[in-house]
Amino acid sequence: MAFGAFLAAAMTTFVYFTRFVQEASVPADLSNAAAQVAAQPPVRPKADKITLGQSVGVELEAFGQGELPGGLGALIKAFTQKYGTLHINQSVDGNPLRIGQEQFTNGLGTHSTSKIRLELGGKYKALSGLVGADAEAGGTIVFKIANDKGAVLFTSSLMQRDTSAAKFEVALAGSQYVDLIVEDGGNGIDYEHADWVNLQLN
Ligand SMILES: [Ca+2]
Repeated sequence: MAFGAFLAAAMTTFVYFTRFVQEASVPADLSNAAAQVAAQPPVRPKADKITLGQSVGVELEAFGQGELPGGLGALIKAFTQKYGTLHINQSVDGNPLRIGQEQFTNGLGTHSTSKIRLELGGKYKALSGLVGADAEAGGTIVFKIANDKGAVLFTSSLMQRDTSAAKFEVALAGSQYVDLIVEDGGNGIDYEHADWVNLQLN
């Protein structure tokens, strides 16, 4: 009888442990982006830690230097990316932002695949800027912008190192948020350093 009870307790413990392992291995999504970010070490420790917008009381942290113009950093409420962490005014590796032959002083340095959410609250008319693969790495990527209704507002061509920066301007009328998305172009994410630069909300 006592052994039976022990066996039952052991089985229960095993089941809970199995569930714990299964849950721990579920890929993080946007809803627990903060936890995912906390688990990732900075790519370059010398970069400053930067606090972005707060989401349900959780502060999101990126790395880099300075601030984005127009308080745009405070609108970032969530982000995910499969390598490294988001950098402000730097590439994902902590270098100056560079697309093709051009260098940029402000923007977001990320990596495919990624999604950066800007909470807009329906207050803006348009978002413009430039996108491109950072010249510090290779890889081929596609940039997209989608709104809260799932409408895709912008899709870039397939971009790679030495592709010149591509300009975009999208209408935001009524959008509660937009997601800045980088996809891998269908051939994996290796060395896919992606920059969103000169972002401007109107
Ligand atoms: Ca790719």
